[in-house]
Amino acid sequence: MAKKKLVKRSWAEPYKIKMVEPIKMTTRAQREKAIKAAGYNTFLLKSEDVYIDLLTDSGTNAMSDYQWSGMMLGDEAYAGSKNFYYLWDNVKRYYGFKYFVPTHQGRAAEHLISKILIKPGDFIPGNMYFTTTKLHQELAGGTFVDVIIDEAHQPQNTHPFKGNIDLQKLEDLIKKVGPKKIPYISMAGPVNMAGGQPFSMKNLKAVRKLADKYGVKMWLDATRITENAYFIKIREKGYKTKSIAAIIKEICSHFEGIWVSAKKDLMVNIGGFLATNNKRVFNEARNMVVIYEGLHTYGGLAGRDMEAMARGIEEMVNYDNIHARVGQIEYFGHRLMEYDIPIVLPIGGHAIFLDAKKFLPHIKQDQFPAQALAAEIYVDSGVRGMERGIVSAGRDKKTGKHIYPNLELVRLTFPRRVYTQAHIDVTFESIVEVYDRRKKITGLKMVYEPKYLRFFQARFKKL
Ligand code: PLI
Repeated sequence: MAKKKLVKRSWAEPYKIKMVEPIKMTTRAQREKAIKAAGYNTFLLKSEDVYIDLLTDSGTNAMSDYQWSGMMLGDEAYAGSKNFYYLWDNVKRYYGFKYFVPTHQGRAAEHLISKILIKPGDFIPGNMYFTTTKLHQELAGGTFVDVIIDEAHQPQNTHPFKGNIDLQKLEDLIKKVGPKKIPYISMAGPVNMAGGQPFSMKNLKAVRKLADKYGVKMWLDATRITENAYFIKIREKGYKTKSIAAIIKEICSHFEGIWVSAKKDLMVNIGGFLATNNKRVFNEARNMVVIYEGLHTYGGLAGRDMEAMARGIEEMVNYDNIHARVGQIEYFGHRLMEYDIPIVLPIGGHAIFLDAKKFLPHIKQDQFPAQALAAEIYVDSGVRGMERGIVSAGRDKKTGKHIYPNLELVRLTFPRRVYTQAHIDVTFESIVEVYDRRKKITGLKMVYEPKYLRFFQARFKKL
């Protein structure tokens, strides 16, 4: 007889490690020097000075042996490579769109779509902003309008679908500016800035109904759509027995088109694309891609990159894979919750978001609490996260003043198939220690501010 009774059986990752990349351990003194030299901005740290890199899950994923072996089959022709046609076939098969244009990454697809669809003076409603998405919409002359449900702005609210659109807010905007001024509704799933929160199929169908009523098109940022599909499967009535692939197809069927950063779900290091059923948009995107990216059959990518993307699509829809991915984040979140560390709830799909306003209530928002917290965690353990608060939100286009988002967060994002449970434990312990001495943490002053996407390159000094 075993000494103790099992309470539950565990799950584990559906893969094993075949190759490793050593990471450097540093001392606290080295890290203090490094973060100061980086202007207290984790984006400006050298990666070799980072121990556990939770900056992003973008392009930082571990490819499988199936993807790596595909890299050797790169058809590096300037035009019409076979990898392009294989990728196009998989986009049709898994996302359900007829037409496809590759780009070097997600924001390049955002650039093309924004230029094609938006006229100066237009309004683009969306379920919370994403940094690059909003910037491209604004550079094309549009104004982004946040129509996400209020719950999404409340970190501790446990609504299961905080990525939902508020139908009233959306209809009010359509009535106010008129449907002709709305080139498309910009939906993302899950919503990165809200904490990796999904929308429900029910909400999507209702948004589609409203869009049809006014003749407005819908476009989807499908960058992490596998995670959204996973949450629909486990949280929404009627989807338990549906496959991830079937749910992704059903989601996409409501949109005129999608753009994707392949650096996330597709588990590659570079790549992006747009896909649509609208032939006019497709033709314009093909015209424009040759100006900004490369020929329409490679869009800034090598043939081998497209092969890895095509194979990544086949792997992303594997239930065990996405279950382990989200499971890792849930494990981390639950450990933090045991110690009452304030995080965004429910636990999202790609990251844990620390609530810096609750963590550091003594630091005013214009002294950048989330930025200061990300720097402090790095100094404690060499774990790198990123600010997702006032610095990321930028300035108001009209007034030039800081935008003060309700969410002032530090994001700790998990690359797919990269870190082990022991890495998570080390990270969790570091955060608990930082939390215990949180009162000693001070705010920051911004001393350099770039014009666009300031969070990437801004520099700070300790107050
Ligand atoms: O980094 P790109 O250009 O491949 O993709 C831009 C982009 C578009 N949409 C969404 C939802 C993103 O999350 C996104 C990039 N995200 C990054 C880099 C991140 O760290 O979350």
